[in-house]
Amino acid sequence: MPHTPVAIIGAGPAGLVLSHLLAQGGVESVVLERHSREHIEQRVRAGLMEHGTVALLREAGLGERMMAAGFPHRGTEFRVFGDRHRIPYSDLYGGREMRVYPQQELVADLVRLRLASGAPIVFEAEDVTISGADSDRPAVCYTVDGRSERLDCDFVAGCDGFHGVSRPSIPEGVLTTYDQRLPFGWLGIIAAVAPSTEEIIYALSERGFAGHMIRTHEVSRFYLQCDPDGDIEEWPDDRIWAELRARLATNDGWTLREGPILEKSISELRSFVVEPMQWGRLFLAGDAAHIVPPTGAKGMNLAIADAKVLADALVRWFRGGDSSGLDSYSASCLRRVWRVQEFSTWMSWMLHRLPDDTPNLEFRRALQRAQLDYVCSSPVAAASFAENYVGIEGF
Ligand code: FAS
Repeated sequence: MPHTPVAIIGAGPAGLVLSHLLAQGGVESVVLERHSREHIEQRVRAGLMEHGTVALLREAGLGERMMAAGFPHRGTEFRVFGDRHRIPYSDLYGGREMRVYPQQELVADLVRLRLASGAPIVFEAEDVTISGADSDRPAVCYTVDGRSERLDCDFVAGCDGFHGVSRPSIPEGVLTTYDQRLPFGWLGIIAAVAPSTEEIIYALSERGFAGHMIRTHEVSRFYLQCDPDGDIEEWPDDRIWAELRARLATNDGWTLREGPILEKSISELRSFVVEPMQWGRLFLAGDAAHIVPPTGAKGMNLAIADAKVLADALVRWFRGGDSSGLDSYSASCLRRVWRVQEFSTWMSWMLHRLPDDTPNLEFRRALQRAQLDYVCSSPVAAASFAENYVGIEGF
């Protein structure tokens, strides 16, 4: 039976960064991915990297294309019922920049580098199952090209996202689950049009939230607050542009560029965490263990941060049997996860139109306006926003 020190399930940011960092520490791994290489390299998701993520990837030798093709991001704009407020978060947090670089480009970089190093990535691996995670000889079984395979290993890393098999393979009663669905969803839009802004815009209007994100100089990503259970058929392109124009409108005549819509989908805004993030020799990283509302642009950054903690802990174990990093893995990650949950949830409630059935609606709306007024007018409040948005060091 083939054996590998670490079997990694999932070739997203968590799994691929983990595989790369383990290799740098002299630990081999095998990555099992259920989709094709082409599929995962075209899957549009996140696009904003925290300062710490950029530094981590550059230190790991993964930054060449990111630094060449991505671009720095130093501030964000809050549009509050048409009034514009720029939060210069880099100036407010020691000059730390963020970087705009599409997640799928990072995944493509990682796949190319892993394969070039000879690392095995098994694409289109199906029917993945985990056995013996509570023993010191776990194994992962899967089928590929119609063949059944078994991979014996020392550890399993569940990097297979929210809908993967790793978390459900942990027996009932082991995990504590925290799950909060916000009462609004996002209509995510990808349009083939140059951004109408240099920096991300978060807008709250009487009609609801709108976000103008940036992916490349040619492609824009937008979000519109919508019914989380809504039907995408209710959102023809002309309605989308009309809503974006209305919700992003300013009192100084700013205009929105429009273009062909390439993709549109509705997703819910959800906070989800499991504790602990491990069971026996199975360790969960990234979306397999937690989901954050995308408002704060944190999901991918959290996944990469988990991968770094897990890689350091595993390398330490393989080098000298020191299990301290593995024993404290969950606690190390969860402190950061909950900090990000709190920030992303706070941002989401502050920037979305509260549903009409919200208890004490007018009072809650007045609180919301007071929060926005404070962040937009107090340097101290803006600095707190800045360190959370850029990524607090030491968490
Ligand atoms: P991923 O989900 O990226 O990767 C998991 C991998 O495991 C996938 O390739 C999957 O195919 C594979 N897999 C699943 N089940 C498997 C199985 N049984 N066997 C083998 N492989 C399996 N975050 C932000 O920060 N900003 C954003 O703007 C943003 N936008 C998003 C938009 C959408 C539509 C979605 C869904 C997410 C968005 N996110 C955003 C969050 C997202 O980027 C995640 O946080 C990030 O992909 C997490 O990385 P991973 O944990 O590696 O999980």
